[in-house]
Amino acid sequence: MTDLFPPLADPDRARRPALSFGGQGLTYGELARAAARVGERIAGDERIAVWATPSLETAVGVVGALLAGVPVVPLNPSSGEKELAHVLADSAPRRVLVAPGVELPAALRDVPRCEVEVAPPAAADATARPVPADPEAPALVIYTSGTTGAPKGAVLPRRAIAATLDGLADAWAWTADDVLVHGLPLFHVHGLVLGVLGPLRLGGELRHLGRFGVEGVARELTAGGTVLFGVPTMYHRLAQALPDAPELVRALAGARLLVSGSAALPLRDHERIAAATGRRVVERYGMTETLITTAVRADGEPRTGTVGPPLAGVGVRLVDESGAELTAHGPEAVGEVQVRGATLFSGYLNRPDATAGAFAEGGWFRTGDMAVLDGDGCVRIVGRRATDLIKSGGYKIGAGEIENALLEHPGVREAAVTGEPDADLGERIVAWVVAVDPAAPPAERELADHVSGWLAPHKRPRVVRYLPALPRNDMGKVLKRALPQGG
Ligand code: MCA
Ligand code: AMP
Repeated sequence: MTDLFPPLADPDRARRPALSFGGQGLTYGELARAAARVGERIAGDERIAVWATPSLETAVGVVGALLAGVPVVPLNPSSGEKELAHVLADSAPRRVLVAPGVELPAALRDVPRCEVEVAPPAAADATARPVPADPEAPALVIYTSGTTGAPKGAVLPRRAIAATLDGLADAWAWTADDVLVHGLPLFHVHGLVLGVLGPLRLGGELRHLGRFGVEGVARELTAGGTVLFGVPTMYHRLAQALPDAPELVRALAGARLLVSGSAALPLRDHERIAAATGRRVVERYGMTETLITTAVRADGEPRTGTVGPPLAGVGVRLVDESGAELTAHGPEAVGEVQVRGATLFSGYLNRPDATAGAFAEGGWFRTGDMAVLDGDGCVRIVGRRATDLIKSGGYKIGAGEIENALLEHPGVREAAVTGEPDADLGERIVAWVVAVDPAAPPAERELADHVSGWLAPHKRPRVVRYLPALPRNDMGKVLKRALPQGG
């Protein structure tokens, strides 16, 4: 049995703060009671969805379901129609957990709604006693984009969550004394698994900003926060603000640990933060399917430019084009990262074909990330195998799903999507469009709104470039590398 949150049953911790969102908080005792109440109401469900707004209700709903052994599908509350319909059809949740009074879109009309009470009535004096659950039992189903087709649901078993969080606790000396600060969304691994379940497994505290902002980070780190999590776009915005914000400089300088992940943090932002605050941001590397694979250790030398060594018990190897493991390492020996161990997912929901294709012989998961290994075993990510995967703001977005959405617009005849370097987002989504009527093409804003409404706002093109035709090879395949650079 995997007990994911031992501190919830610890009477000595009951009065200590567990979570807060934008100032509204719960102690461990209050969280245990509210989560137990959720568990009582959904016990026996095969799977439930959570309308994952950045709120106490989301955290209570997820913890309640995990204590009751019910797998959770977090839904992005900004999901567009098409994406939401796909996730619901694929995951078939028994009901949806939601904050009281929140209006849900039409796609959820037929899914019974269960409102999460963060302060249930006194009569409901249940205590958080977890239902015994097999370590291999699914805990979360998190939807993640591939190069083509609709997102796939990665099934994360309880043991993968426990192994990742215990590995990170070791790497970062992360304990019950830490107060974590972040403003990450709660429908991905970074914000939910690391950012909410992490502190709760350790007995520490989370102060979620509700929404990421420079002022919120400065305020919470000054008021006792010890660890900050963020994607590179957030650290870029902090780096930009530092010259004019002495309180932010003091806040970052006083933190125990600043952690960046989900995409590469550019050296320039590393250096600007280090120069202004004297603190080095540490990076960790992972993926929805593998959870966290490597992390720069808190007790080691600063390792700027690397994502650190593998977590305890996680196997990492680099392989060449033929799938053979690289034996010599060094700056020239670039190979694909493959991962093995207890942190891995158990497969894609309803997609045995995709699951089989994701693994090499011997149970090694193919990440598609290209890396080199430093002499001391630290991994340095140098690129990605698929050009059709875009990382924007730390979100992974498949070019294919945006192309399909654009083609649904009546004014679009052909579409190709690429990623272009962007100082703030890492990469920005560029749509190359051949209009049905080249004399009156759909406006950039209209196409952005169309993709936002269909998929999700973070998947919208930031730039649209119009062409008379897309460059294609003899087979008719679009030659993305032949698209004119910079418009
Ligand atoms: C703008 N908006 C629109 C439109 N234009 N809405 C609809 N239609 C439009 N045409 C709205 C957006 O919805 C949003 O509203 C607001 O305008 C601003 O959006 P945007 O410019 O897109 O982004 P931002 O607010 O500047 O966000 C930057 C961000 C965000 C905060 C860095 O990208 C972010 O939270 N990234 C985190 C990604 C992440 O957690 N990835 C983890 C996955 P509103 O504010 O109301 O929404 S990777 C992972 O899990 C692995 C394991 C790992 O390694 O971590
Ligand atoms: P996702 O599939 O959304 O979980 O995103 C996982 C991908 O994010 C990985 O395959 C990497 O390409 C990228 N990633 C995560 N952390 C880092 C990091 N610290 N440096 C570079 N890339 C990263």
